[in-house]
Amino acid sequence: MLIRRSCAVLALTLFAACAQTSPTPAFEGPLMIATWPFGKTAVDVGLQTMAAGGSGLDGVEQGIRRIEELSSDGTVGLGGTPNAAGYPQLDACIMNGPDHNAGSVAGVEGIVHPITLARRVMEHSKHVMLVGEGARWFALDHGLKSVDVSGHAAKKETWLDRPRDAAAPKTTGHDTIALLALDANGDVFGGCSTSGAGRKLPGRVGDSPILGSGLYVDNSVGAAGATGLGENIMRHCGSFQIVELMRQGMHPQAACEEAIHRMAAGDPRGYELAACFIALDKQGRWGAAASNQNFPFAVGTPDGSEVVKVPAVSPRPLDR
Ligand code: SD4
Repeated sequence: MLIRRSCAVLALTLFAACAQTSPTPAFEGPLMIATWPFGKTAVDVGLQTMAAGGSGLDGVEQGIRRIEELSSDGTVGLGGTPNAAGYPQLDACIMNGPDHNAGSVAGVEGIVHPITLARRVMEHSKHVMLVGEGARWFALDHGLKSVDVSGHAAKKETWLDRPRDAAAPKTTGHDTIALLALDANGDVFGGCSTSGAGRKLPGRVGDSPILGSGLYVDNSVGAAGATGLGENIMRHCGSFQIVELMRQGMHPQAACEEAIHRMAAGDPRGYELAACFIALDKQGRWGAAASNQNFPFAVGTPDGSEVVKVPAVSPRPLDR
């Protein structure tokens, strides 16, 4: 076991040096991977949760809850980037590999932990997705932590009369956590939570709560998650594509890159898609790729976690 874990740590280190060319040797879970440097906290909390006896799903939920709590960083959750009217509307989803179950919420206001709300939808309703007022009502009915959003109504009305940019707050940094897990049984789990693209119109829903776009889990293959400009990721079902490419035998790294190549090839925006992906497979291999920026993400095993960066995917040379 120790030798296997040492190999895993060595693999993480090697991958950090040459992420796009060196496939990681396969090893069994637990393994977690998350978007952005703040994802390291989610990975660490998730692995601790599993080490303490929690399931992979618990690991995903707890890891993301921590990032939602830390949203004072301007990342995810109620302290994340507000919409064009100046208040946050949150999106989240969660998927449980073993029974291919899923829960999702979109455009929810004033709920501190949308990832937990998504899990409640999955486990305590007959539905997969709830939005807006209905999602908030369900959250309150299930005792979830909330804050008063009564001031939002006035903001909504004044926003309608303004030019779009007049009300738009500044966008800083990135604001989506996607967190994927492979547990010690080889089962796969994933979650995603965001305050969404900065300056979004009230009511806009991004890729993050859309199964197959911001997140997809298939317990016989692996999982993928996304961050970036949701409009572009949604139009290409990015995470679903990556899982399907892995099903065909691709390494997660190659699958993430291939998804970006395919998206760019079929899109007038080309490599300016602002799409970033992470993925892991059932063999414990992982990868990440981004269309037009360096992309830092976090990966970890019980022996440690680290932030790794991949460069933007280079455009594929044209066939002559
Ligand atoms: C969205 N994908 O709502 C999210 C935003 C994001 O880094 O990931 N930003 O479009």
